[in-house]
Formats: sequence, structure tokens, C-alpha cells
Amino acid sequence: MGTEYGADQIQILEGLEAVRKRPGMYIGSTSARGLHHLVYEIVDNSVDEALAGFCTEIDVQVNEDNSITVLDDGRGIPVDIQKKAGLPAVEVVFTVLHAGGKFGGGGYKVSGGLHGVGASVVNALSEWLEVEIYKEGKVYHQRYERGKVVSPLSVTGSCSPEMHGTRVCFLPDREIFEETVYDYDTLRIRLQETAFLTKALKITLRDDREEKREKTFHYEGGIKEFVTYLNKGKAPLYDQVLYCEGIRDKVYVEVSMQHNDSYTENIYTFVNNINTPEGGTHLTGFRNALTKTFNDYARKNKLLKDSEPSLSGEDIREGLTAIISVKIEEPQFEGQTKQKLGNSEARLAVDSIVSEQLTYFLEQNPAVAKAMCEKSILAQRARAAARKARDLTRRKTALEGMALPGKLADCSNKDPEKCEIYIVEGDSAGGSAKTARSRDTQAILPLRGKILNVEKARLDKIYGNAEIKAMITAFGTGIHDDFDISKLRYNKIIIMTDADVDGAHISTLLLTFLYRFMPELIRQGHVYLAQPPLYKVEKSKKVWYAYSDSELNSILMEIGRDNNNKIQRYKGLGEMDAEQLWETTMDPERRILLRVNMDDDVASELDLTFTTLMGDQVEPRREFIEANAKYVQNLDI
Ligand code: TTJ
Repeated sequence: MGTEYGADQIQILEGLEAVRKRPGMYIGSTSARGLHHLVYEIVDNSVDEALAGFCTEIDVQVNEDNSITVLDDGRGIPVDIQKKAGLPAVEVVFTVLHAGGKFGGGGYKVSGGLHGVGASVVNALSEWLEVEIYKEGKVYHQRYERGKVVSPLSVTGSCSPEMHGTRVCFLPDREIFEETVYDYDTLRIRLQETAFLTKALKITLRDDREEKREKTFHYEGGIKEFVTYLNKGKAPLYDQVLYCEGIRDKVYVEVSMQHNDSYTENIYTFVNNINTPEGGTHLTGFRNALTKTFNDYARKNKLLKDSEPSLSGEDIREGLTAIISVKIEEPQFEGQTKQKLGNSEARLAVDSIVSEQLTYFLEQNPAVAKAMCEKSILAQRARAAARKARDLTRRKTALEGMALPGKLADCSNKDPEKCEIYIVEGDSAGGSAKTARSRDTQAILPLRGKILNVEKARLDKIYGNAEIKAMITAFGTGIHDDFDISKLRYNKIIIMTDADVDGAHISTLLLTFLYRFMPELIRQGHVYLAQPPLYKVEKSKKVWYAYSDSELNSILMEIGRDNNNKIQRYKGLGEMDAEQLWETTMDPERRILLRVNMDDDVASELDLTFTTLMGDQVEPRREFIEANAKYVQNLDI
């Protein structure tokens, strides 16, 4: 390009160089997570256009080479020269850091939120990116490579004068990302969530790679349908999904909710379509409104007698599935990970809108109110019983010091950083593990048979369960309100079960318990799955272990397939002696551990996974397992 380099252009190049030098600072990570965030960054721009009322459809395509195409029917990114930069506005969008959402002003913006680093970051981290804008009968085009302009904005064709929109196509840079293959389901979950949150917006996801797939998400009911979706596979307590909507103090509030017959609270909160896993003022406002309104109604209508105590918020929220979605012009994020809403006007807005509309709903639907009340009263009783059981253990603990469970073979090292605990299925495998372990740092807790399914039990029963009590005391963290991660006695909690269907089921039960009662352990990466080998291959006194079928094949390729190999398929941990168990599964130098991740990007889907796997209904579980066989096999949630 024969253009002169002004100060502005030099600044631009330096800005995008900084992004390429420290991509993690801008996109979170260069792992699969960061790779997928590139798509969300681009799509969020189109969602902003939808929120502004000018876009009704977004198409997202994964192309054969793992490049991504996003097309919307919005007004099209402006192409006129921006005075300040002396460049076409679209070029500013893609080459100037933090230029996203600068024009127009006002309105609610997804891309102005927490993750909204903007299109220029995506551009900087792409081998190439092309943008096409359809406007006033013309097609505008520009191409960039690794963030740099390689062709000036130009008109490359014509379109019908009614057509308008923006198409962006980009290929994530292999020099930057460790993973460059897109996962259809990860994109599907996030785009589906976006569609639920943006009423009437139609989003299509198409996969043009080997396994062709296409799905369209279009929810006229918005978050009301989200709640129905989340309660799929559970038994709703009543037919209606409650929906409240309103604007107060410039905060747009939407809430939808429905109880199911389970015992878990399942509330997801969003600000400008951004997930707020730590909650914040919108959540507080909702909780206040629900507790107050419900108790008021119950007293007034004699569902609660004067002599009876009020229902606590927790009692009312037992089995509640809810979505709280607010849109705010200038969201303030707080907390350690900046994922907690801080705006006080959001608390007031949600509180007043929910109070008013819930009062009306309860009055109009006395049967629903009665069902809610009955469930809450049962929850209240169970909670009282659970509290008693807990107080009893607490008192016992205080009297006897740390009363560790009898079955626990603890390690001798007292530094939790260095210690790990194996939760082992069955007494016999537990015995081998006790012999095999390194006593200094490895503790063994054998569990008997199937552990309690916490999805289907009430608190008092859960706290009364021997296996669960053993885990809680062994971990040292306490549970629930008492949970304190600083008291964790082991840095690694390792679930070790047979490599078969029953073993997978037990792992799932254990993970469900941890996910529901100690999610911080998972979130902070303390939970692992041991990977026992599937096969042992012996040949002329040498031994190989294979952890998958493909590994078995490559071992056989290497040593030659002949009749003198004795291949043994392990059916359970019990078939290995202590030495083999140590060599293959427990020796920190040689073992394979899967760390269990919790992806806050897709939190709502994770819950559905657990419900589907652990719930009553067989059909959805079978469908899920068939659709997700690869996940179920290694249980990498
Ligand atoms: C902003 O206000 C003036 C009219 O155009 C508005 C705008 O920029 N709309 C818009 C941007 N629609 N779609 C985009 C967009 C789409 C993709 C796929 C990528 C990016 C960076 C922006």
C-alpha cells in the first residue's frame, strides 16, 4: 500500500501486536476456550444489533477448514470515513483496540460487557479475516491478515437495494491457539443460550465439516422457554412458567421461573446476555422479592398459620429453576473474577418488578401457590432435621477433635498441598489401593457400592448417609454454609472406579454430589478422575498397558501382532494386584489423571447433563448417552 504511515496507524499496529504478544490477556486463554470465545466475540456484535432492534437473524457456520463465518441481517457496519481516525469506520472496528460499540451510543450492549474485547482482538488473532457489508445495493469488502489490512475497503459487487447486513469470516491463527478445531456442541450450547436470552432472534448453526450438522434456535418465548428447556427431564410442580418483565430506572428486567419436584435450586443470572456465575444485585433483588412476596401471600391466605414460622428463602427456592436476565446501559462488575453484578439500581428494579408481578400471579393462580407452599413447608421440615443431624456431628467433632472416618486410610504428610485422596469403589479395590499407595501423601477412602443419588434425596437423608458423611469429614471443608475451601485437607480428590459402565455410573454419582454440594472444589480444579488401563499386553516378559483401544492397536503395531502376546482386558480395578495398580493408576510419575473442569461459559447445560444422567426418566438419559457417548465414556464434564 502506497499510503503514508501517520501516528494513528503506527499506534494501531502496536495495539494489535500487543494482543498477539499476550493473547491470554485479551481472550482469557489460547486453549479451546479462547478459540471458542473468538466466535462469541464476533456473534456478540450481531446480538447487539438485534438488541438495538435492527437484526432478526444470525447464521454461524463452521467451514471445512475450521474457519468461521458469521452473517447477520443488521444495518451493516458503517463504511463511511471516521473523522478522528481518517479511516472507514469498519476498518477502525477491526484494527483499533477497544473500538467496539463506540458509535451510536446508548442502548444495551453485549459486547460492552465483561468479555467484550471486540472484533479487533479476533482480527489480531486470526491468520486472515474478511468482512463483507451489504448496504444500499453495494457489497463492501476488506481483508486483513494477522490484524493487518491487506486490501483497502472497496466495493466488490452489488446486491439488491433492500439487502443489509454484515458477514465476517475468519481463520484462528495456528501460531496462537493450541487448539484450532471447533467443537460443535460447545458452540451449540452457547448459541442456544444466546437465542433463549434474546427473544425472537433466530440463530442458525451449521457445521460444514465431515459430520454435517445444522440447528436453528428461535424462541418467541425467550427465557420462558429456557426454563421449560432446563426443566426437561424433571417433573414440574405445576404447568405454568412464571414470567415477569418490566423496566425500572432504565434497567430492563426479565425473570422466568418454575418449580420441579427435585431438591436443587437452579438459578442462572445474566446481565446484557453475559452469564454472571457469582450472581450480584439482580440475584439479591430476586431472592428478596420471592421470599417476602411468598410469605406475605401465604400468611394472608392462611397457607401459613400465625403460629408457624416464616418460610426461609432457601425453603421457597427448593426445586426452583429460574432465569434472571437484566439489561443495563453501564453494568459494573465486581468480585474476584469480575463476574458479579454491582449496580444497586438492578437490585431495586428486579425486587419491585418481581414483587408486583409475582403477587398478581399468586392471586390469579391459587393452585400453583398452594403447590409451592406445600413443597416449601416440606423443605422447611427437612432442613430442620438436617440441621439437627449436622449440629450433632458438629458437637461430636468438637468433643472428639477431628473424628476422621474409620474407613479412611489417611496419609502421614500434614501439608494439604502435597496430599491427595483416592475415593475408591468397593472394599476390595480399596484394599489393593491401601497396599499400593505411597503412604506419605496418598490417602484412601473406600466407598461401599452405589452411593446415594443426591439428585433424588432430600437434605436430611443426604446428611444422614454414611458414605457422604465420610467424604465430608475426610475432605475437611465442611459443606453448605460451613464450606471453607481453606480447610481442604487434600489438594487432589481423585475418583477411582472400574473402567466399565457401573464404574462410570459411580463416578457420575460422586461428581453429582461434588457438583451440587462443593462446586468450588471442581471450579478450582481439585477434582480428578483416575484412568485405570483397559488392557495389559505381555510379550516375552515385557509388559505394556493400554488406556484406550487406539493405544492398544498402536502397541500391537509396534511389537508385532502375534499369538505369543497375551492380551488381558481389565474388567475392574480388582483384577490388578497392588503393584499393578500402583504402576498403572496411582504412581504420580506414570499415571494419567483427568482433571474435571467446570466451564462457566455453559453452566446451564452442565446442570442439564447431571439431571439427564441422574434423573428418573430413562428415555432422555438413553438419548443423552447415545448423543454424547464420547463424553460419558471419559466423564470429562
Ligand atoms: C452500528 O450503528 C450504526 C449502524 O450499524 C451498527 C452496526 O455496526 N451494526 C452491526 C455490526 N451489525 N452487525 C455488526 C457486526 C457483525 C459482525 C458479524 C461482526 C462485527 C464486528 C459487527
